[in-house]
Amino acid sequence: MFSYFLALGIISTIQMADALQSRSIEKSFESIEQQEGINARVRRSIGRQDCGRLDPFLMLDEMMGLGGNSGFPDHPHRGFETVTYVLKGCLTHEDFKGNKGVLNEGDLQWMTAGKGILHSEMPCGDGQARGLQLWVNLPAKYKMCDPRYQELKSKDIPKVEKDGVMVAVIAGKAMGIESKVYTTTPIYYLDFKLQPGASHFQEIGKTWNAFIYILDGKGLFGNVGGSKECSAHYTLLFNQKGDGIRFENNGSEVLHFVLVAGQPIGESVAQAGPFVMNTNDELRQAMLDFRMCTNGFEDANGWKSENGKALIAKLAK
Ligand code: FJE
Ligand code: FE
Repeated sequence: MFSYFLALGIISTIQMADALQSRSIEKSFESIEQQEGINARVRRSIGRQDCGRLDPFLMLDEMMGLGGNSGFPDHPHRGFETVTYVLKGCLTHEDFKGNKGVLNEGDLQWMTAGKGILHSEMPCGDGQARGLQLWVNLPAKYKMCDPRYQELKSKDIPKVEKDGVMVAVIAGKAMGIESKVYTTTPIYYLDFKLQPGASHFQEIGKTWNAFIYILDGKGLFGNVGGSKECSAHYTLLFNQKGDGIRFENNGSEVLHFVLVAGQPIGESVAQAGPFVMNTNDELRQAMLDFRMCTNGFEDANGWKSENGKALIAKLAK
């Protein structure tokens, strides 16, 4: 009888250890600053030439040192979502339907461009801004949906701290808390901060693609014994072998990173900058619609953002 329970105990212990199997890093690379928009600098994580997309994610940019005469004046989007998260400073936005707003530190805008958005994104005043913009693809049947916004103030983003691990749940769930953001495809977007010495295991769906982009500090990622040390500005791509990802802060400063994971859409992708469709024909139609102000771009006719005009006036001086 005793050995029976002992055996059961050992089996369940093995199963528990098994359940905490971490995925391993398949590839890691550093993002160096590049020019984007007007006088803006970004570090591009996924979506670079040499890395490509990671279905359902198209791009992740860390914007930094915005301010002064910089920003992303009037530009269109179709067929996907942009998720803008401000880490420092503040960002204003304006769109062709009259939507306007300010994103302050910790605020989030989840914009479903659907069939079309024309907008501008600018830092406020002369302040320096730091943030992230993630591009999430939409499945074919939602690419031409009506545009919509989900705006979350910092206080609306659930956060929890335990044993030196702090998480802000932008999308999905972690450490017992859940985001109210609606995502078309199931997605986790988690902002982690670990104190020196802290460690955590984050579960992720078996079939999901996942990556980490490190903002500050350094840490160990992967199974104990088989982990790899990585530091700020590195993107980590993970294999699919495991139920999640284990990480640990082995440095002396705070380790700050975002973990992004999602269920792949599995459709063909045809992209031309801010238009992301399934086929080249749809892409041609998107560019035509933008030029002709049709099929969702009606309000683009003659529209110019106020902050875009202000930037152009400042640059002309
Ligand atoms: C861009 C199309 C775009 N990274 N990070 C083409 F949509 C953009 C663009 C951005 C952007 C905006 C913010 Cl707020 C943050 C970003 C690209 O708006 F730069 C190009 N070249
Ligand atoms: Fe944009």
